[in-house]
Amino acid sequence: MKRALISTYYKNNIEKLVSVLIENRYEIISTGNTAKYLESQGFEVVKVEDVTEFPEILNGRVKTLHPKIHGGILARDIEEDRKTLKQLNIKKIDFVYVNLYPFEEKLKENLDIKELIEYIDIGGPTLIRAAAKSFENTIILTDPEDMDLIIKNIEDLNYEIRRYLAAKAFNLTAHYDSIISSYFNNLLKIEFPKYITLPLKKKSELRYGENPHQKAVYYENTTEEGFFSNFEQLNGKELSYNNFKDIDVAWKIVNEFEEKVCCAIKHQTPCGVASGRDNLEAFKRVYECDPISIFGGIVAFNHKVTAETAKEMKKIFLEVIIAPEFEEEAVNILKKKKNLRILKVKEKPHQKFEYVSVDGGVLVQERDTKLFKSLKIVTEEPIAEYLMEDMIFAFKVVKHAKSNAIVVSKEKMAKGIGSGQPNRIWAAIDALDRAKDGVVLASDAFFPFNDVVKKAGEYKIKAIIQPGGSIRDEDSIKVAKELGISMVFTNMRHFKH
Ligand code: 93A
Repeated sequence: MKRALISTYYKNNIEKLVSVLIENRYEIISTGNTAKYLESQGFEVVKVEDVTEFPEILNGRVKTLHPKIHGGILARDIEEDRKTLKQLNIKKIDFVYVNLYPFEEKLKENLDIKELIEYIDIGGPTLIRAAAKSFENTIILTDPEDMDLIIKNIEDLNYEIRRYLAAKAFNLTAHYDSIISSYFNNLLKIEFPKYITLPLKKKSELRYGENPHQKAVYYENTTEEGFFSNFEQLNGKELSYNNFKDIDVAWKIVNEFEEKVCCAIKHQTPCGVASGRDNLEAFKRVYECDPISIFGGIVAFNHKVTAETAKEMKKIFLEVIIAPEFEEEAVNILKKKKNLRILKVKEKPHQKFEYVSVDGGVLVQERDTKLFKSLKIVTEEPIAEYLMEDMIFAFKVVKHAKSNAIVVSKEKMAKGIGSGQPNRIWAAIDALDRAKDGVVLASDAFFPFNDVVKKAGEYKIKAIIQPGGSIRDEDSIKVAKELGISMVFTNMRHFKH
């Protein structure tokens, strides 16, 4: 006779497995409430307490933590262990099925620490880890999705299956502990713990990664909310790997602004950002920023999309449209394009830290949520209010463009965006040349030379906003004064590499 230990928090869906086990001559051993449940379903069950000859104590905190249980699980199939089991009257346990106290679910209920810690399962993970270590002798089932595999192969649960189930088991306990660890780190505001144990769970298999020959998967943080954990897709194909990255940037950009804005993204960098009195105007101005690059791009709004804008957008090929709200008619119009992904995003970005992998490690940094430290006019004062507003608009855009980045703007419309250049002057030439008639120029980092200011003068730029902080700041200020350009220092750099 073989023995199966069943100890589950959620009792539903165990009947079929238990029936199959009993049919295959397993004796069922269970913890208090699982035993009660199985008995109520008409199964014959041996209580753990009867195996250990010790009561469950401390209100259930100690149920299965006993040598008669763990000896039965951890014993190897060797003479020495068989002898020990016999001497101590311990019976071998051949099968373990556990599902754990729902710490993760309870975490979402905002319980206080005293209540919450009662959902930290100790005995369950111990059973799982013991059985997984002893996988050659004890089968460990943790994922209900593997039940069919067990049932199908009950007569020959071979080495491969056992090892696979052990891998699943350790994967689960690692995740379980990562949730608890994150909870404590957050509670104590430990931002950079010794070990990172992010509770990430496979959410979707992506068709491919950055390119079709690269496999990719999306993992979701199960304990921290982000806008990706709470959006509604109203139309279109599944999100692709590149969509995720572009949407992330697009949504972060539009959320920089209080006023109504629209932005278009290509390859994680903005190719148009503009405000508008209404939805249609914001979109039309974005389109005007760069009518070529927007093709196949991602368009985001921080406000409701109207039917008339939908009609305009329908004319061009877009990958994704993101907004907090859509008029019903707008969705109907856009839905005519069956591949077009329409995303109703419900929340602002939450993310506190960013993770970037390098070969052999991961870099972690705080997300760039600030804009400037101070606004210091370093040329003649004062600067007209409208120019000041336009500069702040441009600085918000340049913050999200890849370095080196220069944005030239007019009336809160990014008319030229130069980005991703290894040299600031090239980014400036690019932005100025595209903008033609821009009024303000924003730079993501300081000017090492006065060349950008000189160039700006050629294009009749009236005001420049930049972090400042170069040893040659005075050179740039001097040229700006000579050319009658106003200049403002923000004292905050926004590199984006
Ligand atoms: O409180 S525990 O950490 N102590 C234990 O010894 C123990 N053994 C199993 N929790 C323990 N379990 C867990 O109890 C299992 O992981 C399962 O979730 C639950 C089943 O208990 P019951 O059958 O009484 O509902």
